Amino acid sequence: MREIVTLQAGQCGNQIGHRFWQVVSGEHSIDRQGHYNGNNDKQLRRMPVYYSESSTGRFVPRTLLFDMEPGTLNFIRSSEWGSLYHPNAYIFGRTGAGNNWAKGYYGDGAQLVSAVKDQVRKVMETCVSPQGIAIFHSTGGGTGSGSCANLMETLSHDYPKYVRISYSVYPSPKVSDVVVEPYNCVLTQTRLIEDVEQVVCLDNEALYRVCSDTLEIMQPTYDDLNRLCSLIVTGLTASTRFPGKLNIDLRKNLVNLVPSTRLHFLCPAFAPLHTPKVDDYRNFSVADLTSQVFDKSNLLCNLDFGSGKMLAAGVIYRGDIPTQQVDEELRRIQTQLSNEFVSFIPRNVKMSVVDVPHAGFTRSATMLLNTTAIASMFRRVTTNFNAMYSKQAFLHWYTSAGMEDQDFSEAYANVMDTTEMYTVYGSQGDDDDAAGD
Ligand SMILES: Nc1nc2c(ncn2[C@@H]2O[C@H](COP(=O)(O)OP(=O)(O)OP(=O)(O)O)[C@@H](O)[C@H]2O)c(=O)[nH]1
Ligand SMILES: [Mg+2]
Repeated sequence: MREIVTLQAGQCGNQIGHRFWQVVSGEHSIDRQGHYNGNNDKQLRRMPVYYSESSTGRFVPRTLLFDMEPGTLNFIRSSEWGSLYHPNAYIFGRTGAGNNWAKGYYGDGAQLVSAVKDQVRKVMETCVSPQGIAIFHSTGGGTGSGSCANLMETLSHDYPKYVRISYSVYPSPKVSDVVVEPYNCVLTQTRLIEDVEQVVCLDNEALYRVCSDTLEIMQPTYDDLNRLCSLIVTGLTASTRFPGKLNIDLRKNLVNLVPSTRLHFLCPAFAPLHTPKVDDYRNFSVADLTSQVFDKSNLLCNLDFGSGKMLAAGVIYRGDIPTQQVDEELRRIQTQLSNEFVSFIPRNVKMSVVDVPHAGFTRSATMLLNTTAIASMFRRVTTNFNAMYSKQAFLHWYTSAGMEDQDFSEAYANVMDTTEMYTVYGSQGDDDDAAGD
């Protein structure tokens, strides 16, 4: 049944993943004990993609929650929704990686990854015809970065046939004051380039901006940022969770959005994004949703669009939405923004419509955009990386945990190469020779 196995790493990955399962369970009428309480066949038909069913009729998320320290997982396990997950789905160590990529990758981190890998194999064996693996993690923390990097290498070796997707949170000094995050992020980014096929970039800097500017939240908390993350993930997964004529699987999605293997870093957007005050007074038309989802302020990556071009986009509409109207609106927006799209990819906006509405919305749209402007987000990190690395600052924490100086320079070079590739696509995108890999 084209199953997708989900993995949640570290504090950030588990908080976002846990929120995702709560919303998804609500949308499929599954209660906290995993029992189905609905009467809608649409909720049930694709349930096996995300849940396995026990012999007692209990739906169990196909997910593993892991962390080098027990705190976050104990919190989730003792929460109201904690017994939704299989008891063996919780995998944790004794002490965290302390924001050190090397500790997440080597030593105790490597042991944790080995335990996760065994469990992944067991979950995979319960699947009839798996289509992919999805990972929630942050690129700034030690477990989310180092252990995930190790795991991604392993998974791409063990499961090359299945689509590997990550929901990756990028660090922002507005949200976290850990100085070594640029190191962790660049070291992880190189594995995201090599071992993952589609990265949905959730930029804490943009999540914070949307919370404070658009949603008018005075001092956004992680909970506020995670609500946005969960809107994105539940929106993007809707077409794999519910039946629909135009719905596409993970592989087809990749084919449409990724023109070149390395250029698989996608920026998400969601509409409508408003304060609850405004929501109550409006009925969002397809035109409103389309304009909003393409509005730069709705993107959940902070990007500098200076020379950037859009390569491709996929929009998933949810609710009672006629596909003909969607076609018309997407044609309109492509004409309106024609200068911002590369011209060498014809028909570069794809859509699907899921008539089951998003929890809490009548109509909504979630977009994944492949834009060369993502290079500006990478530069934000590599510039900070370089500033510290040129002074060899904080390197001893990493070398004493098993890393070589060379690992840093290689990761940096790899990330810079990919950044440059985006820049070339953006600035000379319409020249024939830029379209090669
Ligand atoms: N959006 C969001 N970001 C988070 C959350 N928790 C942590 N972060 C960000 O993630 C990075 C830190 O990673 P964590 O997930 O806390 O670290 P970890 O993976 O548990 O790794 P260690 O604690 O070092 O073992 C920082 O950039 C934080 O700002 C969260 O709940 N939501
Ligand atoms: Mg942690």
